[in-house]
Amino acid sequence: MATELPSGRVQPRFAGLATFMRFPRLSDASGTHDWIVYGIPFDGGTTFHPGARFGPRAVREASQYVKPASIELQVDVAKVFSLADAGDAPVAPFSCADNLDMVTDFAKALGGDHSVSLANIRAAWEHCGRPASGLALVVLDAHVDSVDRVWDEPFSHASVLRRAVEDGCIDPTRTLLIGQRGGLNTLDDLVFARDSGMTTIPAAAFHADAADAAEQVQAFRRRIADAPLYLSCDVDCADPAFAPGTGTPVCGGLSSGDLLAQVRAFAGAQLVGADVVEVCPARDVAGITALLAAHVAFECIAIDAVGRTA
Ligand SMILES: [Mn+2]
Repeated sequence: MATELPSGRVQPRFAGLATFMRFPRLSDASGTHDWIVYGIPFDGGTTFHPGARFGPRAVREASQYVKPASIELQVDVAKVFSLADAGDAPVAPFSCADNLDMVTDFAKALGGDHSVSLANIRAAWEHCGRPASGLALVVLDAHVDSVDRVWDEPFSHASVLRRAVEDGCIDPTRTLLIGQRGGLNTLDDLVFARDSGMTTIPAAAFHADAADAAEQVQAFRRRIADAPLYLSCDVDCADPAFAPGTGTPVCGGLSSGDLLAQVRAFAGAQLVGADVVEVCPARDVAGITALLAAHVAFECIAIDAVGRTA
């Protein structure tokens, strides 16, 4: 099923109310949809600079110039998919745990801080019929996001992966973390990811030998084969020079181009859900972080479109 997007020559890209990529609003669209984009304006799980609650609006605004036909993947997402923007999920601004219960039923999320991913991963897992082995997972992130508790809180943007493994909705042995770097509170923060069997390709691997790092990504891709896959992109995976508008920036990250290429590496995978999180517009410069997030969200839809047309 296709999506009718407004012509940029009839309604210019700088005109009209901003939905993601100018998709129809869900309330205006009929029938079933392949991808529904939601915002989750929540940043109550943030440990440093707050402000990601304004991320969805900024990403929608930046997405007005993201067009549906991909040069790299040679696919037009609007011709392949029925797409809609459902607006923003209900949120509980003061409670991370309550927020997770409110945000439960969507497919493609725009954060919000990274804590919202747990709700979206759970929802994707349930939509897949709760596979006992859990979903395969790719996380693009400067951080490992698997500490047990922060200020005694089990739910925050720093604990997503640990909670998702405990829930059984992801398979740590089919989980790939891309882009980790910089300092940790303690090296113990790496123990959970390592001991649970996650694969990591730190940012330094891309700087040392980008081709070899890309091959490691492809090896993971081959290993998960056709497993249902969830992709989570924390925009801080990109270097602060490319993505300054985020709450916990770490130097030494990927370029925008390298980040987008890692998403495209999963073209044709069985993608069952995705999110792009941690855009903090108040710290952004010329909207470049929101623009990158909008492009990543588009690439997630495009890699799935490749699979549907193959
Ligand atoms: Mn994160």
